Amino acid sequence: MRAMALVDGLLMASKFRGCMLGVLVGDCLGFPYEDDVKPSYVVLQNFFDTLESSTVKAPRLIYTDDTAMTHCIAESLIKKKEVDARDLAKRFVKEYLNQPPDRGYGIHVREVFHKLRASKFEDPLRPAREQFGGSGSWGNGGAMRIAPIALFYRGQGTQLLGDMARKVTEVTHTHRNGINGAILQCLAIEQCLWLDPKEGVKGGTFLEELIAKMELFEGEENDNGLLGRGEEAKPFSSRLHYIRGLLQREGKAIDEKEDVLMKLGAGIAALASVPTAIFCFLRAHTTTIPNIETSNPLRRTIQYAISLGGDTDTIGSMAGALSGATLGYSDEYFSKKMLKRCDGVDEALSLADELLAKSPRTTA
Ligand code: AR6
Ligand code: MG
Repeated sequence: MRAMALVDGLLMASKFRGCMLGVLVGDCLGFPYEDDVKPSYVVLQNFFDTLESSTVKAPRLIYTDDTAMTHCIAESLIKKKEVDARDLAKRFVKEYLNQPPDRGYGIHVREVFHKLRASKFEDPLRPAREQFGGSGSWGNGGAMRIAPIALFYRGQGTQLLGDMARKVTEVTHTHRNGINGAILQCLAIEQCLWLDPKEGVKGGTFLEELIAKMELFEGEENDNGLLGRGEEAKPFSSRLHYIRGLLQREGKAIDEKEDVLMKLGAGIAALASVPTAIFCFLRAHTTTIPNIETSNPLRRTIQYAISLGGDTDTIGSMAGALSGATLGYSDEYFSKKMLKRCDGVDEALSLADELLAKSPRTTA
């Protein structure tokens, strides 16, 4: 409680901004490397150095569906002051139809948008439920956009956070892994909001707390007999246990990356990306990483996430959200030169401020 009181003042405003910018920057910087087969250390080091230099001409970076949908959720919460599935569905579809630029939406989520529009949003949850023969999507599209829920409902209890994360996710993703991935990312971001940036992150403690919370949601499924035959019982919690082991390993070697890719993954499935993003954040905030030359933990987090290859924009964005929610917003972490290259910075900042002003903990 003492830690909460200390953080919940001016620092919280900075953390809201840091989190929303973390989503944006991870997304913008990761996008050029999406599906690249593990970009080399040298290429990435140069890319980040160039973005932070004012003398070298660098490309303008656009954000993708991760940021676009995150902003839709923030706008909806600000307007409605609660989770409103129909309002959200309308905003997602309107934003999707706003393309170009091509924001790289998942192939199947586009189908949901078209059905929502054709049905005039009559039942905003039906199209998602019908996906993949009724099993729903297990993509990371729910997790990638969850930050505003963690910010808005901070300090309102684990159950409420999880329930709200589920509600916004179900508009497009109804598979248990799609939903639980969003719940996990939401719980992890909220936890970051209460960390004192000066104290740094303690990986073991952070994970213990997160595992205890996540087991509440994954345990419920076992108790209620919701698991299909052959389905892993608590897949997210078990990956968090694995991460704890990785962080404790002696002589953190370069070949750790192979284990990360094999055991955690770096793909579009929520299960193969949310634990990975959490690992990137914890690794980068607790040690230096070979071949990543920077003293900035936010840059280290995003650079490491992108170095894994695969779904680089989304894993970069999710890891960036965690790092930004921990550190807050300052030039030291988000250099002005780098922000100037990214689209959507002003929007992210003003949404962060409005979310804080309208959130129940602030208005209570
Ligand atoms: N059965 C088989 N394949 C599935 C299933 C399932 N139940 N669920 C998902 N897939 P989608 P997203 C596969 O379209 O989660 C973008 O780059 C299927 O191949 O719901 O919103 C975003 O930025 C499907 O097309 O999208 C994210 O990084 C794919 O997973 C990423 O894509 C994605 O599911 C996922 O976005
Ligand atoms: Mg993406």
